[in-house]
Amino acid sequence: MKEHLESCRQSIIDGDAEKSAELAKLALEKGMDVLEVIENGFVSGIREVGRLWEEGELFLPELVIGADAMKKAMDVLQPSLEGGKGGQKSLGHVVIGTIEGDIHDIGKTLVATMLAANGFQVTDLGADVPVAKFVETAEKTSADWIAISALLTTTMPGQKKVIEQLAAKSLGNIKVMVGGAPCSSEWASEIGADGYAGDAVAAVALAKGQ
Ligand code: B12
Repeated sequence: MKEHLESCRQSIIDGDAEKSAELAKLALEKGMDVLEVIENGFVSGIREVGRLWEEGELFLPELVIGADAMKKAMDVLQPSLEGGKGGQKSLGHVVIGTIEGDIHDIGKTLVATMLAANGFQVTDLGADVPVAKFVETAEKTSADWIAISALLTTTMPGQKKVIEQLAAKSLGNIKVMVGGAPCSSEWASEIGADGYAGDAVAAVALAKGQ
C-alpha cells in the first residue's frame, strides 16, 4: 500500500500521465481505498510539484505537465467515488465553482464529486466563474449552498463579492462555504461565509451540518 502511494506521488512529480493513469487503474484493481490513494498519493504529488515550482526548482511547463498527470489519474478514479448516489433522497442542492480569474479546478471537482457521492444535488459551474453567475444560478435553482473554490490569493476577494451580492439581493438564506489552499476558517469568518473546509471530506461534513 505504502509503496503504491509513493509511486502515485512520484508519477505526478515526474509528470508521467501514462504512469499515473496506469497506477490509478491498478489501485482500483487492487481494491485500495480510493480517497486514500487520491489524498496520500496523487494530491501529495501535486502539492510537492507546487512546492518545487515555488522554490524555482521547476518551471511553469513542468507545473502544467504535473497537473495533467494529476487530471489523468483523477479521470480514472473519479467514477468510483461517484458510486452510491443513486436512489438516495437529496440532502440539498449545492452550486459549486472556482471563482473568476482562477482556473484551478482539480480540488473543486473533487469536492463536487464527493458532495454528489454523499447525496447532494450538485451544479458544477466549472472554473473561472463570474461572481454574478454563482448568485444567479443559486437563486434560480433555490440552492441551499454555494461552494466557492479559490487557489490564488488574488482571486480570494471574489468569494467575498459573492457574499456581498447575495446580501444585496436579500438572498442571505443561501449558505456559502469557501475552500482552496490559501483559504482558512479565519478568512471565512472575515468575509461572513458560513463555513470553510480544508478537504473534500470536511466539505461534505460541513454541508451536512456536522
Ligand atoms: C496544479 C496547479 C496548477 C495548474 C492547475 C490545473 C487545474 N486544471 O486545476 C496550472 C498549471 C494550470 C496552474 C496555474 C497557475 N498557478 Co497553480 N498550482 C497548482 C498546484 C501545484 C496544485 C493545486 C491542486 O490541484 N491541488 C490538489 C487539490 C486536490 O488540492 P486543492 O486544490 O487544495 O483542493 C483541496 C482543498 O483545498 C479543498 N477545496 C478546494 N476547493 C474547495 C472549495 C470548497 C468550497 C471547499 C469547502 C473546499 C475546497 O478540497 C480539495 C480536496 O481535498 C498549487 C500548489 C498548491 N499547494 O495548492 C499551485 C498554486 C495554487 N498555483 C499558483 C500560481 C501562482 C499559479 C499561476 C498564477 C502561475 C502562473 N504564473 O501562471 C497560474 C494561475 C492561472 C489562473 N489564472 O488560475 C500558486 C498560488 C500562489 C498564491 N498564493 O496565490 C500555487 C499555490 C503554487 C505555489 N506554491 O506558489 N496551477
